[in-house]
Amino acid sequence: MTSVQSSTRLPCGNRVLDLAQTHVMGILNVTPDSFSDGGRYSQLDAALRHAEAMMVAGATLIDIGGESTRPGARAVSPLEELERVAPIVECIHRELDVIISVDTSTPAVMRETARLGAGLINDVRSLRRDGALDAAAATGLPVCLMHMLGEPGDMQDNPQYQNVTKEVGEFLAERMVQCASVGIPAERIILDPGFGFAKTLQHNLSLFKHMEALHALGRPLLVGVSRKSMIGQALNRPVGERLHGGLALAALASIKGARILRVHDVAETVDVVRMIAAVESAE
Ligand code: 8Y4
Repeated sequence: MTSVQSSTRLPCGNRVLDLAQTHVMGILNVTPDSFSDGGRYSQLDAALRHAEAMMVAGATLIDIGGESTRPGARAVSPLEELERVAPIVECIHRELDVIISVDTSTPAVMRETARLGAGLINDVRSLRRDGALDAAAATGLPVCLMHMLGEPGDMQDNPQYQNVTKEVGEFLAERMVQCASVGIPAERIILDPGFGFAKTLQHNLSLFKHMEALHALGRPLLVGVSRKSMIGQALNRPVGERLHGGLALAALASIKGARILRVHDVAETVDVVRMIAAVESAE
């Protein structure tokens, strides 16, 4: 049995992620305006304190992004994105024992943050930007490939699928082939269904229900549903009242075999994951 199982140890830069367990990835707030209130130092300090609190609460990964994926968000130049993200990556790498995930689609940001200590590339565009496949390959880091159709700005205009889970699986399989073509082996890939990206509520619910089908691709799954509108729509809750719905989805995702949960509410989600592990490890 163990002879046919792929390795559960995923090297992430100078750290290793043990994929036999479910991990919690904390989402770091990155304030967009460098000159708001206290200036650069206080922003860096706030980011470090937030990352540290999430690590103490049990996050093994911290996801750092400098470009908003919200529809209508202003485009950010590669230099601007790098100036937001690089100091935070450098500071967290120096100060904390945690794996840094960089939420980016930008080749230069992949290359530079890998040099500064990032351990994982989290690209919602699945390395489809010009130069992204080569940049990610050059870093040697693992990559999270996420399903999305179109761009964040237009992805919610009338998304259509015959069979959403099947089409998400086909998309991810195709991106794995593209990765292989530049020398990123399957062993370095994490897959993500992309909840909330180019999907209606019914698409999101069906994809969640049938998520296990994606295990056929042979790679660990990352799930990001924290505070998303699929919870808001299913429960009729504003963004500040989506914690309990999110924890229900975290528990379900963990039971369905997801290995990384990307969340805002780390302490609460870690309790969910630990409680499930306690039951599953009983006689
Ligand atoms: C409140 C706050 C409600 C933020 C929704 C949101 C994913 C991701 C995002 C995901 C991976 C988000 C960067 C959207 N979602 N990366 N990134 N998977 N791998 N919206 O699902 O959190 S941003």
